[in-house]
Amino acid sequence: MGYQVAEGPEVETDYYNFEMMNLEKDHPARDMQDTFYISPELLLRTHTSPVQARTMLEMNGKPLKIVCPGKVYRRDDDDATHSHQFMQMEGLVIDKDISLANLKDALLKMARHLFGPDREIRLRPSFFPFTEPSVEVDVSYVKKDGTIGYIEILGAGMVHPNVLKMGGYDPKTYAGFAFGVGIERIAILKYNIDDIRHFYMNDLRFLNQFKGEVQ
Ligand code: 2NM
Repeated sequence: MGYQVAEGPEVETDYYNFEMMNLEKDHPARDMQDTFYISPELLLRTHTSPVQARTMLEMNGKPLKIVCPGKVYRRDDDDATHSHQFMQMEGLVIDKDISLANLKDALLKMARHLFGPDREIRLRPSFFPFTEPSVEVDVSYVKKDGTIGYIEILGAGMVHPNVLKMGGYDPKTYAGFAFGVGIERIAILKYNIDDIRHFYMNDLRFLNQFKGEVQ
C-alpha cells in the first residue's frame, strides 16, 4: 500500500512521547499512559507515536506515508489481557486532501487482509488527545448462533491540528489520518490465544505452533 517503515528509540524524551502528541504536562490522559521514567524528561515510550513525530520533523513539511512497528511500555499490572510491555504498529498518512474516507478505506483493507475478505468494519466515536475526530474500530465476526458481532481491534482518527503544527505542517493545507494497533491483541483474536503472557514466556510449545504462519 506504499507505506515506508520507520523505527526509532524505545528510550524517549517526554517531549516526543507526550508534548508532540498534544499531551501537555498534567494532561489527565497521561494517567492512562503512565510509564517507566529514567529521569523526569526521559522515559520508556508508551506508543510508537514519537517515531512519527521524529519523521514529521525530518520530512520538512512534505507528504508522508509511514508505519511504525515496535515495542512499547505502560505501567500496568500483568494479567491475561494486560502487559507492561507489548508490540504496537502505528500508521500515519499526511498529504493534501486526506479525509476520514481515506482512513476508512485503509482500515477496511487492513481488516480484510488480516481476518478474511468477508469482514466488515464499524467505527465508533472515541477520544485521543492526538486525533480529532477519534474513532475506535471494530471488525465483524460470525457468532456461534450465526448472528453478526463486532469486536474492537484498534484506535484511529484524523491527526489533530496541534500535532500537525508541531510536526511542521500547516493544518490549513495538509491533513492526516493515523491509527494504532496492538500486535498481540490482533494475534490473540486471530489465533484464539487465551493469555498475552504466552508471547513472553519463551515456551517453544507455544511458539512452534506458528511455524509457517508468517507470510
Ligand atoms: C492510536 C489511535 C489514534 C496516532 C496518532 C499519531 C500522530 F502521530 F499522527 F499523531 N500517531 N498515532 C494514533 C491515533 C494512534 O493508537 C491507538
